[in-house]
Amino acid sequence: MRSYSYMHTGKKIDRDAHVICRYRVTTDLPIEKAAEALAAEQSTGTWTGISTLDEKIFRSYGAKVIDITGDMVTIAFPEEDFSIEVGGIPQILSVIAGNLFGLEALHGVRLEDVDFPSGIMKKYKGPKFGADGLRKILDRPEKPLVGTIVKPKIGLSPKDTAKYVYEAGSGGLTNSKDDETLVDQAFCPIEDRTKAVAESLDRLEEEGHKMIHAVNISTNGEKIVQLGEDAQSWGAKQIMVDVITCGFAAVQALAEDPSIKVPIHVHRTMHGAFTKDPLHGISMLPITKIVRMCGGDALHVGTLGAGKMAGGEKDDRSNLDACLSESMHRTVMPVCSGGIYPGVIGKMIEASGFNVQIQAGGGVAGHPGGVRKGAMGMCQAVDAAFEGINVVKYAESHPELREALDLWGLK
Ligand code: CAP
Ligand code: MG
Repeated sequence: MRSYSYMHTGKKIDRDAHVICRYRVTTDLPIEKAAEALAAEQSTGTWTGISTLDEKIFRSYGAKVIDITGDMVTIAFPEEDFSIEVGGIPQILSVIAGNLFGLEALHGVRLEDVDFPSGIMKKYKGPKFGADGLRKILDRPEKPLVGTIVKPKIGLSPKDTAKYVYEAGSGGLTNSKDDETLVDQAFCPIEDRTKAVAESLDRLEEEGHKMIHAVNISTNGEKIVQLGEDAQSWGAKQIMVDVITCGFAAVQALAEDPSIKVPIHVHRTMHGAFTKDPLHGISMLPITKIVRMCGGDALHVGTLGAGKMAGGEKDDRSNLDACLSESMHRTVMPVCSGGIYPGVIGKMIEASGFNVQIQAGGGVAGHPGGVRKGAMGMCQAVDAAFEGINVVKYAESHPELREALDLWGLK
């Protein structure tokens, strides 16, 4: 029976010929044993030595443990282990984020980060628009984009959705979007909604304001590209995909389809199931890197500790950096959303910088003066931060912001 050590033998690894993954491992085993088990399970080994494995196979395709620091294990997977043309992201994930999570011997494993070699990166086209493309469409070169999520999440008719969007745009917002649970329910059919919202956006443009709205086209794999094309033909200026529920392949199919000519907003609903536990699951960082490869133009990255969702400044900052870092692919617009309101914007921008899309649902629709004033309050808070003016001072001459601060306070 053959078994080989998955620990690195000391030979230098060519990092650009491997997919390099960092895992946080919690185990009662000696960490080296746990790391070996992980590398074996995900490449050429299994729980026992096997007669069919020889040294050549192991040397060519076996994953190697290249570093162990504390509970952090770094594993290098040879590029040849991946089947990019046919297997794509689903196959990559089966290798780097597959069976290992279920190994009984490990109490917890968390995929913290991944780096792909240029040979794999080149096979992906990345965003068609990205952060710069969105800014160009909106004619907004420097200031943060400011958006809303139409609230309530579900229940409004197409007409009321369009009215919400018009009011939000009149208040100065650059972006709006459907919520992740709305697609084509009977109370708000996607065709009627998209057409009605397009009319609002056209009206805003005639009045001199540019705004886009992301229509949620999340659906079954065999339908999604067609639905994207349909949404476009009904007047959608942006489409939205729930990437965890639809799959990365859905984003890639849309981004690479030549007939899809609008940017893709990527929502990450359900990510908390595997990102929230600090000792088990997958951190958002690999998700961000993969969405960028697949061609998402804007992606939720968290609120850097400012909002209602778990995440925190450090982790969200690395997601944001992964959207904007130097790469062979265009940058992705980082979307900061979830429990945002005017009083947190200054603090959030301090951590995020200006190259972000800030979004608020409750923080717009919950304003006592209604959606338009809610939008104004958000824009004023962003303007104050952008101009470096104290927000309380700014609110003295901006009553919509004043009202928002009075209601929700200042962080
Ligand atoms: C925000 C939101 C988003 C969250 C998701 C919501 O609304 O529309 O889905 O931002 O967060 O429904 O909660 P509010 P994340 O502004 O009303 O909170 O990207 O962190 O998963
Ligand atoms: Mg939502």
